Amino acid sequence: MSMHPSEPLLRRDRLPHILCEGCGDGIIVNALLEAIVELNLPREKIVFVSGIGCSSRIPGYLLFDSLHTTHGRPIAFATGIKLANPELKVIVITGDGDMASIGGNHFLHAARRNIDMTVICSNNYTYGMTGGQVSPTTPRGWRTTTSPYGNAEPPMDIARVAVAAGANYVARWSTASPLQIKESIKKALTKEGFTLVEVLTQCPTALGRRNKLRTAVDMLRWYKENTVALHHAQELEEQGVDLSAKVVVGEFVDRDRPGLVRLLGLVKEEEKRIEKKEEKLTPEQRAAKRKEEEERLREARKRILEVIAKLGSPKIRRMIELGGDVEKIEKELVKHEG
Ligand SMILES: Cc1ncc(C[n+]2csc(CCOP(=O)(O)OP(=O)(O)O)c2C)c(N)n1
Ligand code: SF4
Ligand SMILES: [Mg+2]
Repeated sequence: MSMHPSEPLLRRDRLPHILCEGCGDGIIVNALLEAIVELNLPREKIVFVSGIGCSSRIPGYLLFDSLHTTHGRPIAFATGIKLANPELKVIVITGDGDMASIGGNHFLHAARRNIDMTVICSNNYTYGMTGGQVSPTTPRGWRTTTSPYGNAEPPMDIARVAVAAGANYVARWSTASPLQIKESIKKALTKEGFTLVEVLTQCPTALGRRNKLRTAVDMLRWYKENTVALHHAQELEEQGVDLSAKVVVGEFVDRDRPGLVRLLGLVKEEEKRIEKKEEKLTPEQRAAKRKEEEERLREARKRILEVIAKLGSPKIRRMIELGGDVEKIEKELVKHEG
């Protein structure tokens, strides 16, 4: 069996994962990694930041630098990372509770400042990790542990709030449209400023089963039947069709306001810093530096292989103990996985 191109970006040593069977977060991981592979983004320039929740556990399974922070605060941590090192691509993975409830103010002001980061919000309409309480996005009438007779409150529209606050790019899709999710993540990752991809996703365990949507398939079908594409929604509304019970999906905004990093003049400073560093090096020093970096990467790969080998065969362990060639060990691992 051949390896999927995004598989080397997964941390197999962290398996088994905590997500339930049928959880929509798996679809988000797949779209996200495919987007990164297709954009050919360098791993060392990416940092993931997440809060607390099932969705916020995602970066822990990815072979990237990441920060698992506190509930509601990933955007605040991400702001610090971006301003301290504007060269990095900062990706926040958050949930509807994490982002719109406890983290609501961080979200509003990051979008208003148009700070350069990509936020992927797994909106499952509930607090999945803590057993399914009502969240700011729970639709009216839906039953949760804290709204057993049906939620009376009107929900927050995360995507439209982000547009109103000032984000450069905002899209919303459901997990029933994985290709659109991937394409939007690619766009979000290549734009300046605050970019958001909201993904309506299924939580059959804590929410679906309380609302006659017992399985992931039931929930995906619900999304297919109850979402309307933005351009259709506009046409239908003009014809007087009531869409209040539907969820609109699509690209809500795609604009080019300057991001906060540029507004603070950090882009120029960063460019100057890189130029200065490069200027000072002689061709020999540059070659030596490249060699050193290659050696560091080789060492890091070896360490990763050592961890992976614990899951592998005695033959692989022996090859690693004897300091065998990294490429040969990798080939053996692929063979072992069949
Ligand atoms: C300050 C604080 N308050 C409350 C909690 C409990 N808590 C953990 S996860 C969570 C909600 C997670 O919901 P969401 O962000 O939507 O993620 P999901 O699990 O649905 O993916 C809550 C309230 C906490 N960990 N810290
Ligand atoms: S409780 Fe819901 S959100 Fe959490 S892992 Fe299970 S299905 Fe996913
Ligand atoms: Mg949630």
